Formats: sequence, structure tokens, C-alpha cells
Amino acid sequence: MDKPELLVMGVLPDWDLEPLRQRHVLHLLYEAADPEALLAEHAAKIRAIVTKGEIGASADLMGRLPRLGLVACYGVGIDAIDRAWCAAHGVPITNTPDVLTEDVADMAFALLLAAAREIPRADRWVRDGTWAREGSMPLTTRVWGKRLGIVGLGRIGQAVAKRAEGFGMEIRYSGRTPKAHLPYRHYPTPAALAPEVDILVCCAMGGPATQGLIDRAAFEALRPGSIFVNVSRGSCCDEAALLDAIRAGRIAFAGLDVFHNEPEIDPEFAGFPDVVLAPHAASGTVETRKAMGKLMRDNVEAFFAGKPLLTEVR
Ligand code: 8YV
Repeated sequence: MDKPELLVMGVLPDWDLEPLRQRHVLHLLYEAADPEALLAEHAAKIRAIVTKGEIGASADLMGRLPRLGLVACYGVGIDAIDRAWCAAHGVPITNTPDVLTEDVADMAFALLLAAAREIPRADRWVRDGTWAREGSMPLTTRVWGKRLGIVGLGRIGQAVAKRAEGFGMEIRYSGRTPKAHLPYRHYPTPAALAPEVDILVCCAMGGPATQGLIDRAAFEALRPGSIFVNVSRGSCCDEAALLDAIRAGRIAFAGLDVFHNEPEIDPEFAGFPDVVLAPHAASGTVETRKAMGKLMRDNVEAFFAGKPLLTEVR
């Protein structure tokens, strides 16, 4: 029997490509010298798309694949996949929830600590001999015991809260629905939460419903000297307002893993000494990427075996 054909939208590790290749014909769109030619030749045979959180799949692309039956996302966020198109055409979407939650929460804390304790500067201080020449580095900012505001208390937000408890923090959050079973104070909007905390961490889901969720009112409501961390999606922030808040010192330190227009981000971010930058890498550990790849592949296999999908987005 012919192997089913898959369209792969972005780079995957060999430990995923090889097992996929054993059972499928793979068309690697990201590697194609001429993506148009690849689609013209193979579109009619493609049965599933394998994509990533930051790449997604557009209605234009999916509309060219008459036999498309599945969009399998290697990532939890499906904001870049046209869900309305998939729903209208009966094409299920799968993602990789849970397996990446703890890594993303780790990254939120890594960025928070790196920013407030100025770890990149400390590293340079030692490495370039400033320590030996000038002595101790200027003092930094405490993290433990502060008031932490979480925007979006879903799976990742709750994993951040769990870590914050270990840091003796007072936890508050904003979100559409109060979570009465959790012992944290709820605020209806990021703008209401912002002035009540020292640190604001964005863990909201991406997508149209959260576009610009942390809006200008929220960034203007932060108290001077606040710390801001984003491990969700750049689209959740009004980025012009974020930049203004950094320039104005309302945000003294920031740790950012996500941006508008990745990877061609606004160059101004790189000019701020007190902002720690990461390249959308919060889920990027070997262990978690292996688990994400396995779950993505298991969904693909279930689809072709006619079995229930493991993690269909509903
Ligand atoms: C990426 C992510 O998918 O899970 C998400 O929503 O954005 C990330 O985990 C990951 O970088 C793989 O490309």
C-alpha cells in the first residue's frame, strides 16, 4: 500500500522525522527551494499537515489540499492555524498540551530571575574582567516574597504559580473566569491586576480572543520599577505600549521569550540592558521536545489507523 503523504511546515528533529518517514512520504515545505512547485506537484496527495506553534497553517494553504484530513501541531498554541477553516471543512487539529507545561513555567522563572538578578550582566562582569578591575557589580533586585501577577491562569499559569509558592510570593491573577478552587486573588483584567503586583507574567493563550490583552491601560497601570515576563505569545501584548513602559521605567526589568513578528523582532528590544531576550525557546529542552514529537506522531498514527485522536483541540 502507498505510504500516506504529509506536508511538514517547519524544521523537526531527526528523532521525529525518521520515524515519520518510515510510514509516510514527507514533503518538507521549509526546505523546498520552490514551495510553489512543491505544492503544485504534491498538493492533491497530501493527507495531513504537521506544523508548529509559531508557523501554523493558513486557510489559503489548506484550501489547496483537497485530501487534507488532519493538522497535527508540534506545540500547544494553535493560534497560527486557521481554526474556522478547519471547523468548516471537518479537519481536526491536534496539539501537544501538558508535556511542555513545566518547561514553559521553568522558562518564565529563568527569565524572571535572569532579569531581576541581572544574570547576563553578572556573567559579562566576570568574563570580561570587570570584576577584577572594578570590584563588585551594582546591586540587583529581589525576587522572592514579591507580589506576582499571572495573566492567564491555565495549565502554564498554574505551573508558574506552583513555582511562585516556593519563592514565598503572593500570587494574584487575571483571567476571564475566576478559579474559585485556587487560593489566589482574581482580577477581571490585566489593567486591574497590573498596579497590584510587582511582577507581571503573561501565560495567556494566543489567538484572536487575547490579541492585545495586555493593553496600553495595563502597561500604564504598572507601578514604576515593575518586572514583566512573557512566555505565551507576543500578540497578547500591545507591543508599542510595552516598549513605552520599558522606556519610561515603569518596567525596570523584563524577560521576553515571545514577540510580534518573530524572528524579525523590533530591534529596539536588543538595546535595553535590563531586558533579557530568548528566541521563543520556552519548550526547548531535549526531554520536552521529544515528548512533544512523540505526542504529535502518535496523533498522526492514530489518524491514519482510524483510531481516536489523543489530543484533539475542541
Ligand atoms: C513551539 C509553542 O511550538 O507550544 C507552543 O505553542 O509556541 C512552542 O512550543 C515550539 O517552539 C516548537 O516549534
